[in-house]
Amino acid sequence: MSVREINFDGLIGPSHNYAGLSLGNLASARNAGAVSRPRAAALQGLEKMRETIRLGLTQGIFLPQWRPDNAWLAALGTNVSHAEPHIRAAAMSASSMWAANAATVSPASDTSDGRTHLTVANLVTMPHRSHEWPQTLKQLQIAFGASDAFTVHGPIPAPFGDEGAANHMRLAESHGAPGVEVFVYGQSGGPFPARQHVEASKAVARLHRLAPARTLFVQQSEEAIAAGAFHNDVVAVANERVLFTHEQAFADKEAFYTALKAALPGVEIVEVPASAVSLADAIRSYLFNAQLVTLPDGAMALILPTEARETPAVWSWLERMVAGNGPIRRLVPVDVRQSMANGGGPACLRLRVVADPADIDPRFLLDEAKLDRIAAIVADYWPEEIAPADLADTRLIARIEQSWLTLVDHLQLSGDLIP
Ligand code: SUG
Repeated sequence: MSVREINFDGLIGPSHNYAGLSLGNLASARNAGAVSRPRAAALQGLEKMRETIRLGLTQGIFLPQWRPDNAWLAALGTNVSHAEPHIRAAAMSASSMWAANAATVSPASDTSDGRTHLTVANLVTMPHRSHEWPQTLKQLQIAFGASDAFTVHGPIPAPFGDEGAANHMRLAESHGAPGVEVFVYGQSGGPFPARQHVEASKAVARLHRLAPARTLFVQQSEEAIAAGAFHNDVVAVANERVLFTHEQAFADKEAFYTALKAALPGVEIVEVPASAVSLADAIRSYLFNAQLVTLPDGAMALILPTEARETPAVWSWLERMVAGNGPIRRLVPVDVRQSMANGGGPACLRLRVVADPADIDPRFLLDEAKLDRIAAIVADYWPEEIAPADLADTRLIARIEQSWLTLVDHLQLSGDLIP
């Protein structure tokens, strides 16, 4: 095999629910208290994975986490029956589905030791996400642990917030060529927290042994965070030599574009002006939370949420774009509405790793037959609906646990993952 980009999607777990836990994430707040549909959610995610396989791309998977997180509850001196409702909801969250927040990845061609480095994200800003990293780290160590092609790092210490690849963009002439890595951090976000701290970004860059001349630290604009862009990947996405971005994504875009052009002269910046698509429309439609991918024939496609098609300003801008001569030639809408209702679009659901699939534990790689088998388990076991008040129901909890055990057993990961 050979080095290529692999998208690892987080499978949406059986406890998927709408508890409104993420301050600054407008969709999560809007849907707080709504009834979720975990089975439909996971099937939507699996169909997205099928779509990328059919586009000719290599697809991987990360498993949901064990929920409730009893170890975390025990460390807080409680358990799922006695915890206060907001703590219980945090312990039950299926938020690890958003694999873009699992880790930051620097491919071997960017690092001075020729290894691919991954740093698990600490996600310290949001309580419900702050306890994801131990189980994420375990999966990363298994998936990328068998080969000396990879180094997997533990989390950056608190209080420096790190939300992983959602605030990291890599640009390069091609996936396998040396790249420019862009770390986007927040300093202030109006009423909302800035989740990615520059100290964490700099630490990741050092740990990954990146060349300073090919590493940029760029501040996200305060107005973007205040408008609901709680991660950079809600307002910008990059692939190979293309940066697709909203005009108001960065605090000082001129300085950023100048530095980027100096580091990668072939870069092509596709900027969407606020006059065509407002920040509010960009965030509502998740236009930029798209997967910008290179197809086997070399053309680029944008895998974007169906919500983008329903937002007139966004869709007409996109249609003009693909009709023109730009590098993005194809639009592929996907239905991930259950995840979108918690602020997670197509790009949130995946972590990109440029590597040789032969170096990766095959239990984390997918083909359509395996997708079918996983979908059958989801259809048989995942709860159909969860209302927030159900989270304390012992029968629901037992069902969630059984769903997870069945999946993990099927993928032959029981011995490695059962806590
Ligand atoms: O961290 N939503 C996630 C969405 C993450 C999206 N990821 C990227 N942009 N890459 C978050 O805010 C909602 C959970 C709840 O409200 O129950 C939540 O955690």
